[in-house]
Amino acid sequence: MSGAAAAGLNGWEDGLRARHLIPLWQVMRGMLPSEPTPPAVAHHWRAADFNPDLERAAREISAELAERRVLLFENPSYPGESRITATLHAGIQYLLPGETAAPHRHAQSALRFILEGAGAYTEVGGERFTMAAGDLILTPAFAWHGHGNPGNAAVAWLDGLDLPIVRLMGTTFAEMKPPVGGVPKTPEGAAMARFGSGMLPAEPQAISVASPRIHYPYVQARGALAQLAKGMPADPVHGYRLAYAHPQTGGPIMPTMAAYLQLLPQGFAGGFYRTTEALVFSVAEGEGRTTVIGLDGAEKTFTWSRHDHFVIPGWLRFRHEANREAVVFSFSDKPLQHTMGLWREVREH
Ligand code: 1HN
Repeated sequence: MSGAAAAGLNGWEDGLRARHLIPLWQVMRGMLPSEPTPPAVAHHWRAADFNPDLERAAREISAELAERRVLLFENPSYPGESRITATLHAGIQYLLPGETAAPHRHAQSALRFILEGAGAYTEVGGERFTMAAGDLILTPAFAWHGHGNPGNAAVAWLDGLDLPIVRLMGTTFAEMKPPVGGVPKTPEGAAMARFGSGMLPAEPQAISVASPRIHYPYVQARGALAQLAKGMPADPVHGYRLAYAHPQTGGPIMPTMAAYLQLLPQGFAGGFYRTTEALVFSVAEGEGRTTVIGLDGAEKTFTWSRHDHFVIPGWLRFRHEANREAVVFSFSDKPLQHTMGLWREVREH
């Protein structure tokens, strides 16, 4: 092609752009890589590093002023975007004795994994759920929720939200003030009695998109893992791993987020694994390390202990090892991927 013709073509293409028309043939290859190339990176936040910052935030920022006293985990690949992966938001919330965080509600779904402290509560849809370390407590989309700590020790928990997904869809709604007269109350224990015993209300119930059980106490989940570890074979990748389940469907706890608790026995050396779901990990007990291979082939090893957090974006190879028996909580964006027919995994051992 002559230079003049090329220039003419370029001129036409530039003109198209000015009229907000894009030639697909110039951009299609970039849209269709042969496999996922996550822009997020694997990253490790050590509790020993961020704990002093939580203490300082507690000294300098009142929970009332902050509304939510949270240090959020920002993926280094997404500066300024308040996200830990393309789809998920995560942070540590800290509440001192006597503090409360006022009720509000929003389109985003949240889950809370309690790290430390007991006796605080979160109120979800007018029912109070008392926290103990290792518990999982859900806040479904649009449920009113606030927190309080009437106990005498500080409490800290991991917040996981589907914020980036809701942002992508442009469906964010929030109400920062409860209705006049407050949120109608339900007695503490009602959700557990109806949905948490392995039985269900006998009369027909609407099936809510998020688990109506709301609360998954650690004693129960941890007890189940201890029992499995006594005699059942471990999975070569995950050790002993259970998924928190929606009692009415048996599926994931929320439409956008799944959560797991896994026990890695002392000396566990897992096989390499990759999955499309992005995973955020919170170490509840023990010590170990996780090796992740980046898109560039570079290997990172996270040597972790209690209350450390780390993120593994989808499709990066990783493996877990444990020096001492370890229990690790994690949450991911698997349910949405599954609904779309996109979820995949590969075990490489
Ligand atoms: C939120 O409502 C809570 O209610 C925690 O505890 C973290 C992060 C972003 C947006 C809303 C909470 C949040 C949040």
